Order: sequence, then C-alpha cells, then structure tokens
Amino acid sequence: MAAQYYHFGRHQISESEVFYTTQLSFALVNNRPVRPGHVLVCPKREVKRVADLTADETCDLWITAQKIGRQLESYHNASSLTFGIQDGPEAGQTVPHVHIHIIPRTAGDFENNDDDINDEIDLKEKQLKRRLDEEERQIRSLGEMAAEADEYRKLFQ
Ligand code: AMW
Repeated sequence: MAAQYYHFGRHQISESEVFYTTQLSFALVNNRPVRPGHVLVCPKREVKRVADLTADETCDLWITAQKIGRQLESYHNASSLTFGIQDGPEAGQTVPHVHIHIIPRTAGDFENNDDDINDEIDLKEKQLKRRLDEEERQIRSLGEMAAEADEYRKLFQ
C-alpha cells in the first residue's frame, strides 16, 4: 500500500510522525522541539493564515489543541502550557500552513518568562535564543520522532 503523507506547507509528513488526527486536524511531533513535548497541531487543509480557516476548522483545531495539551502536560510532568501561533511571515511564521505550537512548561524552564504575549508567541526569536544554542536543536532522526509519536499515540487510545 502506498505510504500516506500529511502536508505541512511544503513538507511531507509521514504517518509515523503524526500521533493524533480528527476529520479536520492532525498533530505531529516537532523536528526541532524547543522543550520536551513541543508539538504542532495543523488543519488538514493547507491554509496559510488563521483568517483562512473555516469556523469548523477553527473549532476543531482548538479543541484538538486543548485535548493534546492536557495529555502532554501530564505526560511530561509539566504544570503549564504555552499555545502559540505565528500567523504570517512578519509574525515569525516559517511554514506557511497554520499551526498551533503546544509546549509543556515547567518552573524555571526559560530564563525570562515574562508575560509579554509577543515573547510567548515568538518563542524562537526571543526566549529560546537566550537559553538554547541552535546546535542543540538539530533536526532529529525520523526514528526518534516516530518513537515519540508512538508514545503520544498511546495517550489517545
Ligand atoms: W513557525 O516558525 O512557522 O511558527 O514554526 C514551524 C515549526 O515547524 C517549527 O517548530 C519547526 O521546528 C517545525 N517543523 C518544520 N518542518 C518540520 C517537519 N518536517 N517536521 C516536523 N516539524 C517541522
């Protein structure tokens, strides 16, 4: 049987990296997670901007993000979550396909955990550069990502 791929912008995402799907959304592990459990939730339809989503897609995306956040916060023994969307290139979006970043958070995980919403959303450009060296965020192997997705899939059975 031919392999099935999900489209995330120009990226073809193999089923092994996807750990949760609904009729309208899918969730994948991140190839450069900034923290353990940093995952992405996307609409199946490839749209660039939040404004391009239908009401059904918007509801489905956020209900999916809520469900995944709850499970991954617990799985990673975290105590908070960051939900982030970079909506358009000037907001820092690098993959032109709507996606919600979900990042389990723990006390002291970032040096400057201020309440500035732009800092929260623009994690890579602001918070993360302070704490994480780019070299520590190498793209991971497909095997490593598939193993992580396997673990998360069990949380939704
Ligand atoms: W953006 O800067 O568009 O808000 O975030 C893009 C996210 O997508 C980053 O966290 C990046 O690590 C992730 N990413 C990019 N390409 C892939 C891929 N092929 N598989 C998994 N995650 C990816």
